[in-house]
Amino acid sequence: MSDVMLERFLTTLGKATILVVDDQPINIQLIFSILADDYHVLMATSGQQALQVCRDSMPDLILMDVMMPEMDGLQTCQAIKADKDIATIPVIFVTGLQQQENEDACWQAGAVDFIQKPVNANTLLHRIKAHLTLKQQADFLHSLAYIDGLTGVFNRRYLDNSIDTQIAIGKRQQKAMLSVLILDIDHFKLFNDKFGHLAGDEALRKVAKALKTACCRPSDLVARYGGEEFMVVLPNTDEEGAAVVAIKLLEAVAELNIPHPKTEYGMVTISIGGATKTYATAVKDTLTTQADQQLYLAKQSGRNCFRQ
Ligand code: GH3
Ligand code: MG
Ligand code: MG
Ligand code: MG
Repeated sequence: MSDVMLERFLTTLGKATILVVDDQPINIQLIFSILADDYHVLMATSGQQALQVCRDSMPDLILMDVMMPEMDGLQTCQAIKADKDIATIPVIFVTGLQQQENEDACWQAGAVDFIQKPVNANTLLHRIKAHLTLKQQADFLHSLAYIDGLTGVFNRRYLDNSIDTQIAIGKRQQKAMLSVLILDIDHFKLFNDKFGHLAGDEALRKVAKALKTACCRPSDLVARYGGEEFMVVLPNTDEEGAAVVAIKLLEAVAELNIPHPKTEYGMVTISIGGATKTYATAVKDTLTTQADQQLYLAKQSGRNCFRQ
């Protein structure tokens, strides 16, 4: 595992959040007292409320009572598993029911485990820990499919999905603007020729990290687009805003001060092309083509600059 991957994995291992669902507040209180030292605990006293908490707060795991008025635990679990945004949250049933068929119903509803009431504190804590570890490993493997192995930023697959999703969500606020920037390292072939491919890889990693640090909004997205090309997606950003970010990115890469004697500036620089559209008119391919054309112009105008 690369350092970047390990770092990403470890940041997911903070205090986990557990949702406790039970129609009887006294049962929630009991479980809360067992979990409170090790976990953030959220509570819900009905199935409907549990679904809402899942969508709002995305807990890491759910402890679910079976017998509840209106929507019971089995129905709630089925509803969670049917909603793709929250379906991966593991559900452990906590129940006083004894018969085998009740247990079967829990498995069929999509539970990962089953704990008998009255709850044994030690058993509960160990089961939770085991399932959280499994969930974190699964999440990590899933994230690998969307992360570029060399630089640790998102890969092309994630980028493509993300722009489509952005455009679909943004259509509701017609007038808002979406900007994209395409960045290409200047004379990178010459850099490899002079210093070798390993040094080239190291420079790519440093540039990626600088780009990520320079993008300040959490919604901004940095992805590796191709070999030594990156794309930055800027939701709700007009042309003026995109220009501000682009200048920051140019500066961030220049400030790395990676020597490159074969260029005009004596160090590694990038060129940037930008495109901006309203969400109403945005189409992924058009944005990309336009940004690409502007990148070409930036290269023509002496590199280490931005065109839009
Ligand atoms: P320009 O300023 O016009 O962009 O010149 P350039 O040499 O950067 O452009 P070109 O697209 O011709 O070459 C890109 C080079 O980037 C080719 C290859 O040597 C290098 N490159 C692409 N991907 C990688 C990579 O993963 N690692 C390394 N070390 N080099 C890469
Ligand atoms: Mg109950
Ligand atoms: Mg290139
Ligand atoms: Mg290049």
